[in-house]
Amino acid sequence: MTASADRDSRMLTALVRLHDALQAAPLPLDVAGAAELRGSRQQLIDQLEDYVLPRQMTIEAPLLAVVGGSTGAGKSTLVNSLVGRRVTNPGLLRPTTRSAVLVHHPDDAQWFGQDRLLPDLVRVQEHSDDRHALQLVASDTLPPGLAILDAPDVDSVEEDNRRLATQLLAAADLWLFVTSAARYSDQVPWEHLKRAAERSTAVAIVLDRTPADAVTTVAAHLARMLASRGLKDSPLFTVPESTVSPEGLLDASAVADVRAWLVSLAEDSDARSAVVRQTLDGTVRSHARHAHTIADAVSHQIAAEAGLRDAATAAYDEAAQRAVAAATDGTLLRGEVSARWREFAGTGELLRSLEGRVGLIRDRLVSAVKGTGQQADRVAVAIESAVELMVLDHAERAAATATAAWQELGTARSLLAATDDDLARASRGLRRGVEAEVRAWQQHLTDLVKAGDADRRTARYLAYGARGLAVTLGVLVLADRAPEGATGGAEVGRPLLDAVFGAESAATLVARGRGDLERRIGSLFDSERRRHLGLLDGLGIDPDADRQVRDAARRVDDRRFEQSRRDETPLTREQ
Ligand SMILES: Nc1nc2c(ncn2[C@@H]2O[C@H](COP(=O)(O)OP(=O)(O)O)[C@@H](O)[C@H]2O)c(=O)[nH]1
Ligand SMILES: [Mg+2]
Repeated sequence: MTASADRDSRMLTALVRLHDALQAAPLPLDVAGAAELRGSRQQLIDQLEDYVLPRQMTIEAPLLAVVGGSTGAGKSTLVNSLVGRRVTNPGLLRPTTRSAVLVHHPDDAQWFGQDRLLPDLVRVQEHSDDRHALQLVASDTLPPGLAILDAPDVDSVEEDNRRLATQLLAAADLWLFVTSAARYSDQVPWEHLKRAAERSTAVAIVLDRTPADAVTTVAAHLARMLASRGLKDSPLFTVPESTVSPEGLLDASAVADVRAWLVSLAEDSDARSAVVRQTLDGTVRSHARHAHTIADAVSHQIAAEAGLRDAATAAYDEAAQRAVAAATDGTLLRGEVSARWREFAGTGELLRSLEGRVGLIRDRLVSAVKGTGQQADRVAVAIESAVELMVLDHAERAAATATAAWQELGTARSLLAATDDDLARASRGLRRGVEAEVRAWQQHLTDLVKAGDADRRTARYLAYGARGLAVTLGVLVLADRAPEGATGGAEVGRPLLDAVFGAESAATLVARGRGDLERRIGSLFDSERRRHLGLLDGLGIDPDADRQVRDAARRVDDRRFEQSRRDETPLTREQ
């Protein structure tokens, strides 16, 4: 490989990296200026795909001159006249939807295939009305090494046409910018030319359709405008107003200057390559600079995402903590639960009287608990709905708080608008989820009681009384961290549990039962939290994405520097 090919391939690698880094750095959040930056990011990616990457891959491909300019300036007529036959339709009927036409020498067909430049435009061989098509015309009236593309009007009344014109010009090695005496001071074309100048894009101007007596004055004025806008090196050609032939062609002599210049460019491979590299390098330089702007925007996205994440996490963490606390601080032992429990446990006098006389009273316990099986179930049902209401209440608050915080931050507006899930409310499936968890917890209590340290004599009792004991255990869990006097009568269950399991084991059971309930409530809030956090995960914001874009842009600049040194060092020899 020659040194130059080496440098080109290193540049290509750097550009591919930049493309991939940009691709991996979406700007989905509504950070200030994001809408515009999203557009520039997409434009960067598109232009890399449309032009920079294919061009860098095949520096030796023919020079592509894109003919652009304002409506009716004579672009299509100029293209036909340069080619020497009617290859593209001129016309006054506008706006017309028609695909762009690219004319090339038959030997150059390979350079303009589908996987080359402008890959999203479908190649067609015939005239087509599809704006997403690119009609390829082979013509041996053009020299090899030169292709000409007839673009839509840059000032078309149709936005899609204007956009296509911009896209095509961005894929050009050389702009052949056509204007007329009537049009040359219009604003839109100059906006395009300004961008070309900023990018050091190679531009040639054709002053078309200008009455013979006005040519000198208009050309002089136009030349001054070009010079003051950074385009003093752009060649300026004039095509005087004349009649067109029945096929719509100008006389060959009218376009002889432009044609001669293009042909000489095509035939001189150094001159051609200089034009190609000038435009390519200018575009690469501008892309690398813009990539830094995008990288900054990505940094803002990353920060915004972290802000949203923190806000949602804080809301759910707080709610989860409160719910876990409320589960065992006696709060739930009011109203229904307390009433059903008191029914079940009686006044508690019986149980209290058993204290310290465990061995003697087991049989009496048996009958006591056996007789209250239905009441035990009622306590269980009351507990279930109390826990359910409490968890739902905290989950509603978490969702509302998290969503309000997001609204206030403002960065998630589109995100919230795009989801059909009502994030300001708890999830629709939560009620069922809580129901299932509370039942599973109660089942766990029953299992704990059954597996508890009860001796053979109590086994029979347990067969009947497990429900009652489980409910007692449940009530004790709900009161485990209650301040004194706020236990809703739960304490009367303690001697029952102590009597059956012994005080130490009973304490362990309560601790386990509490741990299980807390875990279940915690996991319910985890899945609630995931609704908010899942949305953020789905955005695909990589916390390292800004650095990747910055690094890639820097590397492209390094490669440009390497290439410019080649240009400045006359001693560098290439084989
Ligand atoms: N008389 C005359 N008509 C022209 C000339 N150039 C273009 N036209 C006509 O002007 C109209 C618009 O030209 P066209 O090439 O389609 O312009 P475009 O919109 O820039 O592509 C057509 O009807 C052409 O025949 C010219 O130099 N002289
Ligand atoms: Mg046209």
